[in-house]
Amino acid sequence: MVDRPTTRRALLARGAAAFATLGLAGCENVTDIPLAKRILGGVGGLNRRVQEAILGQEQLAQEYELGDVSTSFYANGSTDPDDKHYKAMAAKGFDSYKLVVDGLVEHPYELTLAELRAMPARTQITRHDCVEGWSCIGQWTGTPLQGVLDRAGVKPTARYVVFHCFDTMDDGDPSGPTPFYGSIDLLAARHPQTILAYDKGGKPLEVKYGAPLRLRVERQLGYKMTKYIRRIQLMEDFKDIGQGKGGYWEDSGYQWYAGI
Ligand SMILES: Nc1nc2c(c(=O)[nH]1)N[C@H]1C(S)=C(S)[C@@H](COP(=O)(O)O)O[C@H]1N2
Ligand SMILES: [Mo]
Repeated sequence: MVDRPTTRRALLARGAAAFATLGLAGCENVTDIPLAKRILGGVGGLNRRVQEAILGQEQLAQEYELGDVSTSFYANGSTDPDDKHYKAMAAKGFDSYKLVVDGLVEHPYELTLAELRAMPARTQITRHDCVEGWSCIGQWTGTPLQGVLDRAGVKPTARYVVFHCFDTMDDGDPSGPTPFYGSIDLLAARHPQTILAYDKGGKPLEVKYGAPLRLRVERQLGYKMTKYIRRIQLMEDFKDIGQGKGGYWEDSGYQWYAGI
């Protein structure tokens, strides 16, 4: 039997050959270009089945050393939410921030940042791969999402974790700016490297990186890692949110499943 890393590398090499390195936006220590773009263009379903068969969704993403951390880390998408409530909170160090956990749970609840910081913490140095073709390595600290979900008691009918964010995207929609949101399934949510991160490089997240709380879901592409999380909603499906595809970027054409 072929060992898994070898198989994965072979798989990656084939994809990587097809894509040249794009402008790397200040990130150093860029290793190979991920298979980002293979996920696009309608092969998501097949890609997912192939990947799961070969790798298993439970596989850990590679973790790096402190010396591998990129000296500058590119910030992408929203970098400074316009929302008045958000701005007021940010001006006071997010003292009044409360994360809402609700939807298909036994006990909906709210968590302050201090309460999140008092929960079990995990620090991980991982590579962020954006679908646009850049990668940066960063150190993240946060609490595993699994613990936050367990405390709420996820109902058996729940299948997805939906993240509602403070930022909106001004994409010319006549009805006004579109709220940013994203979603993952419970398998990804319970992965040991899936954390609600509040620190980057050992310091509270800067606004541009998603303060006060952002998702890290290390086996997926950057667009799944929602920043500026205000509410976590457990749902049976996400068809009634936004355009119904499970996220702002998914509504704009990206695949819902963005495994790497
Ligand atoms: N709320 C929110 N989360 C978001 C985005 C966004 O625009 N808004 N952009 C996504 C994309 S495309 C990427 S690559 C990463 C960028 O994270 P970074 O700014 O920490 O590099 O955030 C993701 N999460
Ligand atoms: Mo991205």
